[in-house]
Amino acid sequence: QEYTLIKLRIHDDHIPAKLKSHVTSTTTGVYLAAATLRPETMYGQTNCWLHPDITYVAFETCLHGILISTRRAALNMAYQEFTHVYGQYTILAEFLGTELFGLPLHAPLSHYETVYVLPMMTIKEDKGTGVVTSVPSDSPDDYVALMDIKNKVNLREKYNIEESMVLPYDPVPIIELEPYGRLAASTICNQMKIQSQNDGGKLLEANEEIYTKSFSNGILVVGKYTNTKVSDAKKLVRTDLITNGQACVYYEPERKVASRSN
Ligand code: ZZB
Repeated sequence: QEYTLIKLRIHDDHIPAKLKSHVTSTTTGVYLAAATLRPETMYGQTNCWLHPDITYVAFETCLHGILISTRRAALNMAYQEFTHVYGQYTILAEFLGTELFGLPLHAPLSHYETVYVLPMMTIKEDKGTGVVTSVPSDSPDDYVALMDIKNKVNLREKYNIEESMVLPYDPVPIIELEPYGRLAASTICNQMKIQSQNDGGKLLEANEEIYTKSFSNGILVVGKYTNTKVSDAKKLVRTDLITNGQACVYYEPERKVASRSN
């Protein structure tokens, strides 16, 4: 699986205390590394998701500053020449997701100047980097998780999330998709009566539907590639992000099937 890693930059004045001593005048930023298959949707980012109980590590890279991801993804990156020594990475600091909630980020291409780190319970530790960038206009998973945190005061209180990190953030219309309109994720979640992050089966179905339809029929309605088909815009936006140093390529190794050695 070939992902695009989006570099979500932690505001320089909010670098976590544990990491501060490692940031020098030559450090080119501290980033949450979000793995996505939809680089053309980055205009619609409203926040970043981490899992409260997953451990994330910060490590130094050659070209991309200090990155934060799961351990597993850090090791994969070390084998993809992100680090100084092939196959090795040095942990500068470790965090539980909960320790990073509420951090302000700069997300490349986003309509919003600053977006915040928020909790998502359905993040898988063994997929991508464990860091997910949220596009609630076009991802049903993101839409329901954002509605959860907007609607549930107790959820915000539990994780110390302020209203100002959530309430001003609404899905941004970025892709026209017949017959769903410009906010495909909310349309399909309402049609299918999906209520929360825990509606697993229905959510999977909704994601599948939007993902395939968007690729074949979606048209971008924002940014430099306005009026371009999603299938064409994907490569163009990705190349721009990589050229500008705001993203990089990340490969997910094939998952091993039960071994049959004998
Ligand atoms: C932005 C985005 C915008 C995404 C969209 C999807 C959609 P796949 O096909 O199963 O590999 N993701 C990445 N890592 C994780 C994780 N560890 N746990 C849970 N979700 C994760 O799915 C890849 C997508 O799943 C990624 O692309 C990421 O969300 C999320 F409009 O990034 B995406 C209809 C989907 N739309």
